[in-house]
Amino acid sequence: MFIPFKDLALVSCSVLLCAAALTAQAEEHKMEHKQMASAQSMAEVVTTSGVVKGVLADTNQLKVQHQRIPEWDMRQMQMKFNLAPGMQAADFKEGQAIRFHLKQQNMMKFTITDVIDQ
Ligand SMILES: [Cu+2]
Repeated sequence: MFIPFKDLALVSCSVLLCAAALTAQAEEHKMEHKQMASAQSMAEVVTTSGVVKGVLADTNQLKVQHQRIPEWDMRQMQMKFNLAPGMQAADFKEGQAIRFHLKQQNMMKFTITDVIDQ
């Protein structure tokens, strides 16, 4: 069988192109992950304010109506927050306005690490 050189060149050329495209895609994917990871770690702790809506002494948590948190793309809402070790839910009162640092560990685990203003 005889393959003209012209065709052979064409075949190997398209193989090369395909490999290059795949590599570029993989690089792009890696970049995306890196960006996502840094965006997440950047917004791990935010400063926000809210009003204490409930004191849960048993679990040492506070129910807080918090302001919008743009860093996490979160509208204002009422949420249950854990308190960092050394902080006591009993030290807070319903209706109290607080400004605090809030840490997000996992998707749905939020902890008040300290209160700046109360
Ligand atoms: Cu929320």
